[in-house]
Amino acid sequence: MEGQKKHFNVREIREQFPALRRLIYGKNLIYFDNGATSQKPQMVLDAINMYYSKDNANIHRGVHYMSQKATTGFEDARQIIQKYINANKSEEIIFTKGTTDSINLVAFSFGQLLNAGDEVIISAMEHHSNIVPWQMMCERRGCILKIAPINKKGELIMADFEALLNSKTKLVSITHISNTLGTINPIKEITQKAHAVGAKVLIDGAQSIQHMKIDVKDIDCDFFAFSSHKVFGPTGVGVLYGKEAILEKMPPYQGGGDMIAKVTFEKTTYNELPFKFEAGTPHIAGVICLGKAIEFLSQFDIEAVQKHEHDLMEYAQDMLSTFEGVNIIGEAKKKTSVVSFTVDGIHPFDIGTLLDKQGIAVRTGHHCTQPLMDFYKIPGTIRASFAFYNTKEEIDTFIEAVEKSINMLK
Ligand code: C6P
Repeated sequence: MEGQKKHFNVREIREQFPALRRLIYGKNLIYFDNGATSQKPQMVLDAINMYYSKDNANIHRGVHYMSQKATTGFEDARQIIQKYINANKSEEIIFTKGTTDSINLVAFSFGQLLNAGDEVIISAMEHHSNIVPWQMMCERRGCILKIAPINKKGELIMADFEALLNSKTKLVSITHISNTLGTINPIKEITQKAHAVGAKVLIDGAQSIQHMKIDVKDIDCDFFAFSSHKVFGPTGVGVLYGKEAILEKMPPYQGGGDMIAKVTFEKTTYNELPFKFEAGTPHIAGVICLGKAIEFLSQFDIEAVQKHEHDLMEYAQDMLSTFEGVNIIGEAKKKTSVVSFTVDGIHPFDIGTLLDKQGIAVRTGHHCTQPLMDFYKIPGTIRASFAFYNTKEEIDTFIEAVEKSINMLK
């Protein structure tokens, strides 16, 4: 993975994604719904096919050849991810169903260590996956959920966040990049401030893992959650990184096979990390292919990827801003990859439907951030979210299509 990186060439990258070659209603697909899920490169598709056609077996259980091979592939993927995010040990990488599952794991398990009156802080720009598990946990444990406010540009108000911190704060759970606004939060600074009052920090990395270098040691966060499907891997699998010392203290999330050391009817003892948190047969193919997806992404200089995506975002935003009645939602100084907008007098769904008919996939609606929609007093937005395989030419076509749609709906 280390060493010479491939020169960033968007044409060559696109060739590796078969889905990008398909036609929608006879038009070339323009896929701008990468915030929802990314397309998959041939290398990942081949690995899925290879696993199920040749290597399919359960892991950690069999002495036979195929089980050993599947186990090796699965554990190799853990190491690939450990290295990619610069975790100390592979034991700190727990495979889950995705970001949502990773956050629920922490909310349930870390939540067991909290007491009535303890406080958890999230922000006003969180995805429902980083709101509801904490509401449920607070209800169970008698804890208090506090919301760090944002300004109209969609930036966290750091002074207000700091004012919420106190000795009762036990956890701060915050998104790295907002899926709706594209805001990049200052997670290193947030982590430092939270640690200063003794709180732990969870970073929701669902929208950052595919766009920027993640170094959990440098961030110094206690937990980092992400989904495979947003980083060019399969759906149904994800990662929770946790610092070993904290994971050791946390009770298991679910009971079942693989997470035990010894079971008797009187008492069960639990397996060591990371298996303590991986009950039951996992998504073996998913994990192996997530490893492949990370290997695929690792071929490229992530800073070149980030720059390309940032340029696309700025280009689209600048063009959209020139249209009368178009409002950009989310104008943080530090943002990336996402342009959300509304159009006066037109429902986002109507624009989304007309764009679809022109072969352009965007997401419309509340993007699982209803409190954020309430904050802006809007029903939803039209969201174009970019990946490194998107191009300026696609944005030109998109802009023309938006203009045409607005004219038709006016
Ligand atoms: N956001 C979007 O279109 P899952 O569903 O578990 O893979 O990821 C949940 C999640 C958590 N946090 C953030 C910041 C997210 O963006 C998402 C998923 C998708 O914006 C689907 S709602």
